Amino acid sequence: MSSIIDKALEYKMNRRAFLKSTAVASAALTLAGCSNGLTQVSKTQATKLVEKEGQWLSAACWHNCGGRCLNKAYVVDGVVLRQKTDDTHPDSPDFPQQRGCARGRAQRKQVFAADRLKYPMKRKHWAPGGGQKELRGQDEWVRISWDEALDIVAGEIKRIKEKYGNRAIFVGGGNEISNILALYGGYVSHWGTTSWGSWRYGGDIIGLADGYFKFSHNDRFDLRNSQLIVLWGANPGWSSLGTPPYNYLQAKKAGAKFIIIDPIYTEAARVLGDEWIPIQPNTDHVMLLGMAYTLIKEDDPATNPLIDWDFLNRCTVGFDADHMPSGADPKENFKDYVLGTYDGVPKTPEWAAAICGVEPLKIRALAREIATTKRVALLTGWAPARVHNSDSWPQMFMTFGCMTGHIGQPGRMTGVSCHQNASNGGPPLVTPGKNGLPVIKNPVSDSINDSEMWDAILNGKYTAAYNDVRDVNIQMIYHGWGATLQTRDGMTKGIAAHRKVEFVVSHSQFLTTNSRYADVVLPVTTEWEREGGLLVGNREILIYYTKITKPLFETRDDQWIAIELAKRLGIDPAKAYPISPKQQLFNQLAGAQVMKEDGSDFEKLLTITVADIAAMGVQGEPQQGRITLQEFKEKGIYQVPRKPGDKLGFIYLQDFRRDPQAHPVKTATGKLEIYSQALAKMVRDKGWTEIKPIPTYNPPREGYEDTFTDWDKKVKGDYPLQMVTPHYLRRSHSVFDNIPWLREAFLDHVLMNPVDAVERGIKEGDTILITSRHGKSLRPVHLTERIMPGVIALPHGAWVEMDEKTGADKAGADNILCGAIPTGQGISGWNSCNVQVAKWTGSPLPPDDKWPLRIVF
Ligand SMILES: Nc1nc2c(c(=O)[nH]1)N[C@H]1C(S)=C(S)[C@@H](COP(=O)(O)OP(=O)(O)OC[C@H]3O[C@@H](n4cnc5c(=O)[nH]c(N)nc54)[C@H](O)[C@@H]3O)O[C@H]1N2
Ligand SMILES: Nc1nc2c(c(=O)[nH]1)N[C@H]1C(S)=C(S)[C@@H](COP(=O)(O)OP(=O)(O)OC[C@H]3O[C@@H](n4cnc5c(=O)[nH]c(N)nc54)[C@H](O)[C@@H]3O)O[C@H]1N2
Ligand code: SF4
Ligand SMILES: [Mo]
Repeated sequence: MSSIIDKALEYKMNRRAFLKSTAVASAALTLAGCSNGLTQVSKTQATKLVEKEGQWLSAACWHNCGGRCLNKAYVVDGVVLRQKTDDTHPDSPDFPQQRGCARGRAQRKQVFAADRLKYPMKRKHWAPGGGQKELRGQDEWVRISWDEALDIVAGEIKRIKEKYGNRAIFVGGGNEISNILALYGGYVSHWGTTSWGSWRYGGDIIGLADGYFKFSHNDRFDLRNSQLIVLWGANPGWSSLGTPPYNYLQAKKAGAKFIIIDPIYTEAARVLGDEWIPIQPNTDHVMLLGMAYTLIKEDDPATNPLIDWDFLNRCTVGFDADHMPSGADPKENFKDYVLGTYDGVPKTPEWAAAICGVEPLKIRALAREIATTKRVALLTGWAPARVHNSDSWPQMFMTFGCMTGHIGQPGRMTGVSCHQNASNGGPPLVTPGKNGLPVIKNPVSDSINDSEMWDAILNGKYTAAYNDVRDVNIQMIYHGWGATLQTRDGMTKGIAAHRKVEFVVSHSQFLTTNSRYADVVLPVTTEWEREGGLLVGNREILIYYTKITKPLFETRDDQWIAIELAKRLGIDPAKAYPISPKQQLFNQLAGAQVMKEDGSDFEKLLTITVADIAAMGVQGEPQQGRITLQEFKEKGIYQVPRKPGDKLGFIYLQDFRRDPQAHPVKTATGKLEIYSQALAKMVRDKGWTEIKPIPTYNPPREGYEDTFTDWDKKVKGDYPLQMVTPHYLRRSHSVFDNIPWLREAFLDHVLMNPVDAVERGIKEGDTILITSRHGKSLRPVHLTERIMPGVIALPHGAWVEMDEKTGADKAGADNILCGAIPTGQGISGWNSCNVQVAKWTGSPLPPDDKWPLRIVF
């Protein structure tokens, strides 16, 4: 017995010594806050720091990562020694801690990374007008001063405007620079359906989504009332980190059965799933048509009630000839389309099975199970909507929800559950105030769809609307934020476009893809080096993060850059920035609101005193609120107390369902539109393809059908596999891809079924060459039955690493493979891409964590 105690004590001692030594090691690497930033400190200095008392500060985790968590940094004399996550209160399912994921916990490895950009720089062979433009992406970098950098950028903006006009300036991203360019006569912008695919505009127009993603499902407590939860193309285990997987787990503990419909046996399927239904990507619509057919054929209100006629009668238009909106052709109803009355193609489960790969028996069984279970949550992510030609998909999903009546009641919901709102629908209960900056309008109206922007730069034309193709002559690309070259489809063309124009400039923290292909790169701070700010997350939290360190090296923030450029362009910066960053922060704090306990109205969140205002050095009035500013700052978070049965719950469309006349949805008919002329018109107006007002199936470009050259004889073509690009644990899109810890923890391999590998002579771990109609990329492969045959999954967001000799990217950059194909409402079809895979015969790729970092200076 005593020896066990001795061993335990010894273990504890060793662990303490170990922790101390790792703290010393990490301090030695991450001393910040000296006058010019990151410096190596000696072991002695580091040991001294570890002995000192530090402070836990709330540190931003600000990425578009699908979650939002509390992140704290332990800072001693400006040095971050360690990090932790939410421990502001004990964890419980009803009042969960907002715990961070591995990426957030590695945040200091990003802020203090060796590959942070330190100084402004220009491309060696740049000259006004571009110089050797073809060297973009391969040239050497020359360190320059801020004055020189700003003079070059302002000089090129002026020159290009004078020579070609404002329509020659294209902004890839960045509010700050957009403001200044708008004041300078404007710029061409771009737009897309990014995250939301066909939910971007489609969900609102048919009445299902209010604000296209936020409010189409019930809140987390109500989820526990569902008996069956269908996760249709959604994997919270990878893409909604933070509380959503925990919330789903509570629903499971409360007795819900989970069915996962996904080409991958996901983490969500592994942890939550009672059943996994693998489905051919891009064919979900077809499966739902087969399910709708089953219900229409088998429903008998007297003996076998499967369809919720009461809901259809009262709350929808377009289901059958008897429920058409005025002016519509009665033949163009959904039921007759499903039965094939006029087109001669009944959408039977057998018809569906041939396309989606799910057995007819299963299609029928699932339809019946959803229809006969009292309380069902039909939840989807956006992934099945990020598919070319998927404009009718949200309407199809809604239609099945309407047929089964799983809308607007406890435990019953149909809609999107994704990103940081996943599993917890409803309007936010706590919100930040406005920062008080003016909104500046861009005088140039040209905006190019993401799927056409690189083509437009290369060929000088873009589609503005139906029958409206316009000329455009872009000569400057300004990346003031974002990772546009990396994250938009058709990157091969994107690189060519970057090599064509006269000037490319990029603000960034690392030598990201945008910056690599630029002429001038301006190094920017991270949120850890700024004034602090507020972050929203799930509906119950508001995070207040503070400044952790002084700006590292010569980095500056985007607002400072915008102001300095404005001065050089002869614009009064006060027009865009009349108040300081501190005042902007104060305004957000003072305006923060929280829902009252009785759910009746908002009240002020913060009590702010005269002394607080004086300490911040800002203008403002003292105010009374729920908590003090000091408490908010110390905790770093305000989390609305919740318990089951409180007044803050949310059941989407509850009032509408009860009385659709008194509480109409925002459609022309006030009802959910299974027939929507407005949807068809919106799609037509965009100018590429057309759809019907009812949810007919439109096979996508580069979907399953396009893997065949002869569909009837089932002859496969040159690109016989489908590729999906799921959002992955290592990264938040492209962010964090350079962090060695994360590279090591989350391998960036392609998932492939052994059946497909054997056919190609591919073994586990082999380097494979993936080829699409648009580009080539290399990656190691992981063979697993967790992905269905015929499909591969390439994790989204790896920084392109082009081998100019072979023309193949070595990093597995998804958008080298995904093509820019404009369809419908301008959808980026990132999950519709046909590929071929072969064993790579060149030298195998070393593991990513062994790759050199992009350290320029
Ligand atoms: N193939 C494929 N492509 C996709 C997707 C997919 O599923 N498949 N998903 C799409 C989706 S859903 C989205 S939302 C988009 C995301 O597209 P992006 O928003 O372009 O992607 P991020 O990688 O998040 O880019 C953020 C960039 O801003 C930088 N940054 C962060 N803070 C600052 C700052 O303060 N100042 C400046 N100047 N820069 C800063 C980061 O370093 C990073 O380079 O990607 C899309 N692309
Ligand atoms: N770790 C991590 N999390 C993130 C992000 C990130 O970059 N990294 N990005 C965040 C952002 S901005 C967004 S928009 C969200 C996106 O979140 P989602 O829209 O949910 O997208 P994904 O995570 O790409 O895919 C979810 C699942 O859909 C499946 N899927 C793909 N295509 C189809 C299909 O055609 N049919 C069916 N049934 N399933 C399909 C994939 O296999 C995957 O398991 O993620 C957020 N969360
Ligand atoms: S989920 Fe997002 S906010 Fe939370 S720790 Fe991870 S990266 Fe940070
Ligand atoms: Mo997104």
